[in-house]
Amino acid sequence: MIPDSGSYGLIEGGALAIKDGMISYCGTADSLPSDFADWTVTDLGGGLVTPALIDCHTHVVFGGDRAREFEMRLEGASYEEIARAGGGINSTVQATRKASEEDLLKSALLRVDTLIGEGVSTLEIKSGYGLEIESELKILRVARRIAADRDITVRTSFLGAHAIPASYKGEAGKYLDEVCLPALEAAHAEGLVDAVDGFCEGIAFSPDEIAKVFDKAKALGLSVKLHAEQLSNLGGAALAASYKALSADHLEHLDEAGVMAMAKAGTVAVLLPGAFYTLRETQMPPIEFMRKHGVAIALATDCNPGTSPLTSLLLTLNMAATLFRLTPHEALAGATRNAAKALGLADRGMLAEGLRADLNVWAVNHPAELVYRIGFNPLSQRYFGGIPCTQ
Ligand code: DI6
Ligand code: FE
Repeated sequence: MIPDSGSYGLIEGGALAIKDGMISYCGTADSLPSDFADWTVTDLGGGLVTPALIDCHTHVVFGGDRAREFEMRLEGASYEEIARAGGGINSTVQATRKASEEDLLKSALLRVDTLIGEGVSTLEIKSGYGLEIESELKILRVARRIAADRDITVRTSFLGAHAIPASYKGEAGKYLDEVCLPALEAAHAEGLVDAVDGFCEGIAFSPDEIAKVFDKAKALGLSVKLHAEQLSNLGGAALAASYKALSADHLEHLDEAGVMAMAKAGTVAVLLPGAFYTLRETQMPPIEFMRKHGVAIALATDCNPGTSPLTSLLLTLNMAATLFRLTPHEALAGATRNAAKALGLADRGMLAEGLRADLNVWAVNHPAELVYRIGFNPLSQRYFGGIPCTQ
């Protein structure tokens, strides 16, 4: 079943009223109530107005880059050979540990500004390239500073269970006890954590190990989410659903039982076509089962130096349509209202009275253009909390 492309809820000749950063009217200009008659009017020139975009899964704060690794892969080296030669995720961990907070902020802002330039106003940022207590805290402090420096909302996820650092090779349990869980406690005490994430995979942490991290998250009153079923099916999404996770992400190897568990828990499926593309995966996420069981689908860049060096959410939408066959309507919902749901944010993601006035004005004739065009940025104005932005 392919859902029809829908009307996108389009309103021709629309008007929005904004007060105190919130939408107080959304409808046609003709039926605007007379109470708004003497309000200051801004003419948006006939542009298309949408909710601001939300990138609900990123790792934008990291040191160094992995361009040489990309070259090596094209020269024939495998991901594993590169990792054994000191590359891969551990090379990013080394570079991130060495970088100062200022350096990390500076390099992350270049990526964040590119996302903002396409109308992203809410951004999730994960830790997970520190893998030692102080370095995990450093990444999350940078994430908070990004929110202070730019007109955007940042939601942080603690991802101490991202990889087993070289110094704990073969000792995942010890790493969790000595580093990951104490780092989570320390980060939470400093107000740096909005949610807790993990990487459940053969090359990372088992479902039992992830459960340990989630138990700690729940004890601290934090929501959870999970990188699950990216390279194999370990039942991670069902585990996440059993903790009422906000989202399970990647999901290429998810089966129908996992989809049903997510549907029952209201867990959002976050699809990451940038990683699928970069790794040249062939196993598609089970979109038909998600549609059939009513699992909300969100989309995100997964911006990270290894598997998704992607800083365009618009290109992500195009990839989701071309690679995963999502409709443009589903793709746009995936970067707005379903992305808001994936972050547990009920105050944004749609144009509706009572929600935040985070808006984008686009120079396009039809919403599908935002998904269909490649390498084209038609953003003409961004509003954050009702205020026009210069960034
Ligand atoms: N899944 C991924 O694909 C990335 N992290 C994750 O949990 C890999 C990150 C990297 O290679 O640096
Ligand atoms: Fe990721």
